[in-house]
Amino acid sequence: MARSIRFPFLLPLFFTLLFLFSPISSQTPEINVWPKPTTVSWPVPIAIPLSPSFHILSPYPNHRYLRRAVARYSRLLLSERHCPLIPPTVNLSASAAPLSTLILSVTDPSIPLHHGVDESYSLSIAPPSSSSSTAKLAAATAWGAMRGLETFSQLAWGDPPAVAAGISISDRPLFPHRGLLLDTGRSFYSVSDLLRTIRAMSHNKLNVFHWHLTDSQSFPLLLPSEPDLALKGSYGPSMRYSPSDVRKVVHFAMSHGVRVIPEIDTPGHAGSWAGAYPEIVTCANKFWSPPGGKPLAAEPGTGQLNPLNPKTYQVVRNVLRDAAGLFPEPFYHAGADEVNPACWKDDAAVRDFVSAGGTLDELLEIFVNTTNPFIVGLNRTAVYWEDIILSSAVKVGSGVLPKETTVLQTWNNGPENTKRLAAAGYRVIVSSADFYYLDCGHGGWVGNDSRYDRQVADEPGKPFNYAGGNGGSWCAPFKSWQRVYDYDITYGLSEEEAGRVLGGEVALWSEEADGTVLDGRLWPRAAAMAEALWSGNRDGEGRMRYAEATDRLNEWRHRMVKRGIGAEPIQPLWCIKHPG
Ligand code: CP6
Repeated sequence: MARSIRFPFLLPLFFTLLFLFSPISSQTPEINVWPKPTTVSWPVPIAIPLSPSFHILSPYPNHRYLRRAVARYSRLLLSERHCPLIPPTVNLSASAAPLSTLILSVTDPSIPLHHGVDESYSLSIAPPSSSSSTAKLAAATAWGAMRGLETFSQLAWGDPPAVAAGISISDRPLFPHRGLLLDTGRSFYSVSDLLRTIRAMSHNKLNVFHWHLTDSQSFPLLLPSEPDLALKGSYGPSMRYSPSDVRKVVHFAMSHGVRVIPEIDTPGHAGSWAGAYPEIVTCANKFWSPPGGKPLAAEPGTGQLNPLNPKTYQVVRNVLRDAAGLFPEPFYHAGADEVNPACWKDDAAVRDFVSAGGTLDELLEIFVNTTNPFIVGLNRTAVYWEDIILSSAVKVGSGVLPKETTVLQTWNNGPENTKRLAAAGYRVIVSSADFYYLDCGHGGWVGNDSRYDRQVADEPGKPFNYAGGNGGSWCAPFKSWQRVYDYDITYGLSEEEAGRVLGGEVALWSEEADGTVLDGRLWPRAAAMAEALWSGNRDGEGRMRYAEATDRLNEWRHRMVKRGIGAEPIQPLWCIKHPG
């Protein structure tokens, strides 16, 4: 279309006619935004050029985090040339004035990033006009503004870039907690892997990076008052996170509207603490064996902190104080999953305690009653895995953990355990292994339980039982993006119970993953949860939105790849009906 501004007065008439006669004017066309915004109004699907001098006008040029987001999206909009796989059924109005400015407004830019912060925004891009064209983005907080900037960036496509015009969007998330867990205890990830993951999260409007820092295999976090934990418990000098690494990750995350919740798993999954303090870890010798000795399996005996040793609390207290200094986030994850009775009973003092009539549940209560006040005293909400209350092995009694300062994270029996905890009055984060655990790889023993993969077929000639064992049950069926997308985290809950579900997290446990496969394991499956928790997974009639979501996700995966995220393909290019 030739560029013409000779008859500007005809433009309104032209668009009125287009509106009346356009075959798709009766329904809003699909827009390629992921996650899909809550409400979109785009009566006349049309696009206008993005001006080469496009800029974002922010009234807060000094905002510590927002200014970085504004600079980032300005650069992205001017440099990105996303050519859609399926050309949108949208005409380019080349005669209209190009979009030159996005005007940003924020009601209260001083509101900090915290759980439940207002992430709503409204975005409108004026219909084509012959003079100047602007867009407006309004949000209550800086964090909502960041969500809106992301949406805006996805409304631009083509080379030279064009942007949707005559569109208005008003958007807000269904769930406040939309997270991703990464386990840096089993495998070390470089800081740049972490930053790229956080950037990809913000593109998907995910807002919580759950950093499972340590586990039995390694303790990569260098803490100022307990440096030996990392010096003696990490995989090596190049596989540690220094305090400045942590500050870099936290600051980068804040600039992307992402909270960083640290998890230092205790009292179980703590074998690596024995590098520095063998005396406070039970069954540690099963892993931290002398040179030449052999650990039990690919995954060591988990190694647990000994609740009966006063030294344990001295170290834990230092660790918590340091962690609170490094991570300003008010939620702190204290782990408490998979406490193993045999590991504690490996210790003589524990055996004495038990033969004197004590129970292992009481031992856990001692640990929790001593350490939970440290956490609460640091002004933190303590997050624990569901096991702490629901475990069939070792658990604390109901009433031990205060509801106001405790959040529980479910991973077993998705809907049932979520219901049990919500019904008991706890706030819950859902990361059901059956739907949200993305860790299963293609090598070793089936799935997560590569930790036990020293096992071999016991009868010569008998086929290896890949579907059996613990591993098989976790890894089958495969967690396809559709399976992730489908999951309803409040299934079977009453309205009151559902109100206690803060949101969900996908998880990448790293027995079978490291930086070489990170992006493909996470994306686009994490994007599937991101949409389900942002705006839902169903259409207006309550049907799963597969057909529409598939094309849009494919498009989104393509754009993520262009943005430097190695997301896996979900279908061959062959599927796409190119017009020419
Ligand atoms: N590590 C820790 C793990 C798991 C958990 N905690 C885990 C358990 C089962 C599966 C995947 C991961 N590897 N610390 C459970 C929360 Cl299938």
